[in-house]
Amino acid sequence: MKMKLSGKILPLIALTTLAGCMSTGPHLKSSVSEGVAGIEARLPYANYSNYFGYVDKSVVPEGKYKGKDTYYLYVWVPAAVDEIGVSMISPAVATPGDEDFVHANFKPGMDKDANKFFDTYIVLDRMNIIDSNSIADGGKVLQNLGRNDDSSELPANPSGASYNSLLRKTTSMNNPTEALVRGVYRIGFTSFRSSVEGSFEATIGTNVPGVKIAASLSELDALVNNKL
Ligand SMILES: [Ca+2]
Repeated sequence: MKMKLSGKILPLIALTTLAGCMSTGPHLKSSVSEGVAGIEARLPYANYSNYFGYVDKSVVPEGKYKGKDTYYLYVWVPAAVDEIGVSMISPAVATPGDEDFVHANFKPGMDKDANKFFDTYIVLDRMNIIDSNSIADGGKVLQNLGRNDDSSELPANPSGASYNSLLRKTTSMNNPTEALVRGVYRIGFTSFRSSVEGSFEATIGTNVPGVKIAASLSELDALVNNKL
């Protein structure tokens, strides 16, 4: 498909890319890339879900990762996906929209100190919950699907360091335990260079709509099963 612009014919994808540079589109891109005018560019995911949070002393860590206090986000993926991408940026740079998931401490935290940020580290695990009706019953982690400390694909933090985190996991056709099935996934986040304090935005990218994110399984149950 081609479009006419100022007398020049440009492929539509080039226009999309230009538009993407001018807006604050998602920084998290898929593993699929496409060459345009000799430049290889990653394509965006079809669907995104965002979570905004703020960690201070009122938010209690739920676990430990390599000895560090770790906080969790729980993600409901409503159908099998070919890939899942996760990014975390601190401090939060965007403003939550109507579709976004927001922790109750986000606004109070931002009102108090919007500049506070931490060096993110993320861990993606798959849980053994595949039935939406059993989210409230809890479950356990089945396997780790990836981890990341620093990614240069994301904007640098205010100190100028590329310390924000991004990971992608693609499904496996020949190994059922590596298949990205419908179910609950857990994002653990911590920091190895600082304490976890300040705002963050987490983004999930997939090819299916309806991905939901919550800070606990009971909140996730309420979101998924319309108990709000
Ligand atoms: Ca980091």
